Amino acid sequence: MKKKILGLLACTALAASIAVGVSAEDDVITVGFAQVGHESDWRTASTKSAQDVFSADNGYDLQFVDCDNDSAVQLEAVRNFIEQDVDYIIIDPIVATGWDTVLTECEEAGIPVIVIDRTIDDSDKYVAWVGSDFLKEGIACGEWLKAYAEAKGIEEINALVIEGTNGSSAQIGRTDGFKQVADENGWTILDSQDGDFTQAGGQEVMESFIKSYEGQFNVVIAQNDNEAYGAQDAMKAAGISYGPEGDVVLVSFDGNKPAMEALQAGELTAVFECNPLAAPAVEEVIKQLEAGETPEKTQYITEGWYANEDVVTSITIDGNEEPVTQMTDEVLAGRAY
Ligand code: GZL
Repeated sequence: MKKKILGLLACTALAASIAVGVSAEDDVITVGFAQVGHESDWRTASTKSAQDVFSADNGYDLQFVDCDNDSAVQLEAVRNFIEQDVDYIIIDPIVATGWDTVLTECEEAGIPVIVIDRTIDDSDKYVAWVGSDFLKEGIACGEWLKAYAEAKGIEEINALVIEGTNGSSAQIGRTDGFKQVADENGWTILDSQDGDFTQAGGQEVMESFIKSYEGQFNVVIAQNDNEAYGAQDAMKAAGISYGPEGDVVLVSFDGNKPAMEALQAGELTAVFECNPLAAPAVEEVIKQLEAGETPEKTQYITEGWYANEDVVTSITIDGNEEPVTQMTDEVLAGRAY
């Protein structure tokens, strides 16, 4: 809306000289948001963050599309935003490739694109990306496990990995990061399967793993909280104990409140946070663009590493020491999501 009015005024000097002022509603910034879907608690928090920030009270008209984990739907949503001539497009890309054609169309339409969370790996036709370092998350998981195993006297690591949606940068980074540390330490990754970041997917994969590897594994890496819940259900049904007091180390990525509560209760051994609250940083990018400024192209969101016990209080990643925080009532109370 705002772009159209400004465009109209700019193209006729006469209109500019007799403009009687643009009504308040014309200052509304229209934002099209093509969201991955609704597959996980993390996604719910991500969507809420955008709805809270890009609200009518804050001067926005948010055109939100839940793409239900379907890449074809997501591309169509972006093309519809172009048709609507929105002022800005936000994309959380379901998968990392297949984007250059539609981003070229956005560029030709003069609509800035801001990518959040997952990355686009086959095009740079966007003004900024705001999200997490997934490779670092995977490395953090591996480095924590190395220190934890040493502290607990666990001599052999035989791990099973429940991956996120295959082809997503979150799945790629977490898988590659953990594998990098596993290879450095001679660990065995018995299997690695796609659980699609859902609880049902996590349970299904864990049930299959139990059939194939029962008695052989002592670590389960779930690439998000919801998959970890599914793995808990499958292991519970099979009489396999997990968590700090159990036979199997169970870790998760994301760190939504239910997962942090499970961590504190000893239902998880460690959680590697992935912060879903990108919208405030995205709004800063839009404000910079509105002011004619150039935003940073790559903007990482801060996140931390958490454990049930304090046997590992820090890990070293790329030469930098990073804290591992024990989940306590006080830490839990301070969580934003
Ligand atoms: C990661 C995000 C992932 C979460 C999952 O930033 O894209 O997708 O880890 C979510 O919970 O489904």
